[in-house]
Amino acid sequence: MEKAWWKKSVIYQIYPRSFADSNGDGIGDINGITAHLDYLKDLGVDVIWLSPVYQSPNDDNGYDISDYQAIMQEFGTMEDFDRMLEEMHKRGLKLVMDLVVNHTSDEHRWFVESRKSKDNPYRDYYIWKDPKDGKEPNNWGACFGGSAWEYDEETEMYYLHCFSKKQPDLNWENEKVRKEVFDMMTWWCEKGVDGFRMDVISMISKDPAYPDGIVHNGLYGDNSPYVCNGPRVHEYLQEMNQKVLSKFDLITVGEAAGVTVEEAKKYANLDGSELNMVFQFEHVDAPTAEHGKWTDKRFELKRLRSILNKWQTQLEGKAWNSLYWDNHDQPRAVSRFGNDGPMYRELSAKMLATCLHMLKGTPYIYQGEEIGMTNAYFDKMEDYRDIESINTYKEFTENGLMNPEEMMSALKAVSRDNARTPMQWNTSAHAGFTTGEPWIRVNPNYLQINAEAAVEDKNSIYYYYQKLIKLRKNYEIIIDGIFEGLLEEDENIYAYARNLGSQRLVVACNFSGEEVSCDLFDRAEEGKELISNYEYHKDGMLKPYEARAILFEK
Ligand code: TEU
Ligand code: CA
Repeated sequence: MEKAWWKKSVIYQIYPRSFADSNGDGIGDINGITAHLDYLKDLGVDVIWLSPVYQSPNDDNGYDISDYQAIMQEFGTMEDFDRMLEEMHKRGLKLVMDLVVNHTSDEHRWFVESRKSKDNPYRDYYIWKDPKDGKEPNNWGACFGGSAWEYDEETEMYYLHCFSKKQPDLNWENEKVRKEVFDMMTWWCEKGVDGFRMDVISMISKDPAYPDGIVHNGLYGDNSPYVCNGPRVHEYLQEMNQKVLSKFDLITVGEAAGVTVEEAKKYANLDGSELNMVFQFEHVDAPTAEHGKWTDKRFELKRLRSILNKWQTQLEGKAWNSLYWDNHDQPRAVSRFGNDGPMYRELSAKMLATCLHMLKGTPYIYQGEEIGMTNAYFDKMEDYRDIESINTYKEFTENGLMNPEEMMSALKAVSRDNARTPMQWNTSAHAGFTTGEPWIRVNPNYLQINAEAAVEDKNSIYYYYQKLIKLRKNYEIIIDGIFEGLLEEDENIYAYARNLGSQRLVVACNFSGEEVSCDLFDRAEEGKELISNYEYHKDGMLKPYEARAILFEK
């Protein structure tokens, strides 16, 4: 196996709860995935990142694990999993598991034991602190609302949970915890999985002082400087690499909340001592919004370009980039960065795909992105299912941080529910996702936007992604070309070149719905057009949402 096969791979993320339901209970499952592997094989992806399928009470839809070596009942059995893995491998598809080891579920046996008494052997598997002046040990807020500390009457101490109170943080300073995690990872590798996406892996080492955080919104302190990229995080990952990762041919990607370029050079260094790559968040985090991500403000191309160009140029020769527009935590790409109206949805989705897939790094496709699925824009709270959406709405409106209208507008723009509506397969009831009642409403635009229609339409977004994936296999410059930013002051166009030896690949993407002037392709006839979302072009111009990639010999 080529050493850096993961540099040439395209990875498709499946959120199993919303992908395909095979038994009519309205919840996606493993057999539903197995039934759709040919659709993914035909798309041309190489690797599937599967969001958690382990046993879980689903407080955070599987990101709260109660048994790392058992399959969630709603998703099926271990036999179903083994069959899915076998069917993936038969098709040359690799499987990346979602490793959630910053925290477990509070129903994990380790935590059930840990909370029993202060001298329980599992006590130090988690982070317990005495009250301070009769209150929480510090002012940290939890990601899903409330304090990051939950008081436990039994032992009269608080435990830390950076996410929901049913997601207690593991204590990675305890070498027994590290050994448990490494043994579990080895067990999955010996079953034949091909890698891990590591959930909030940048958070496994906390600042031992647990200092108060800055209070931005009048409620709780911001803990990110004290829980992200902590003092021992690289030591832990190097140990993980030595004890597990280096023993198998894997692809690893760390979801690194709060990661900077400098930190990424350590997490994703080219000497292979930690991980292959990280997900950074700068391009999907809201600009300095007063309420974090909760804004309906549109992105600005200038800021997006400066972030993407920074990561492309500063990791060059030092570390490897992941490339993504969306995932199960983000709004739909075409709604956030493109134009999801009927006139420009397909064009802008293809433009975004070109923009991302011609960059240097490993591209990720989130389920439904390949057919241009859009935000759901739910405007009633009873349609929301995500703990983050529901808790934030309650906390912000009850504390007067945002009024219900502002909060609803922000939810419609950026809630995680937007990405979690069922995959739209065809025009039958519930978009062919289930024969039962779906756990979350299907986006009513499934009649126009569905996989069956996409596969029948040779000009669909699906086939455009298929072509981009094929290009990555056939042009070394897309993998190894050095990035060079172009038109860096342009209000509408994001353009760049990739340089490799005598070749220069020029890419330009019009992020606007207007026709704009662009001279990058004045000598287009001297080059070879690799891909464009328009068949005909206008000299010196880019049409609305036009994307073009042309290969020139210097
Ligand atoms: O997300 C981690 C993370 O940074 C989230 O706070 C993310 O930024 C937020 O959801 C965006 O609004 C990971 C998983 O991807 C997410 O689904 C889980 O809820 C979270 O960790 C806890 O496991
Ligand atoms: Ca099901």
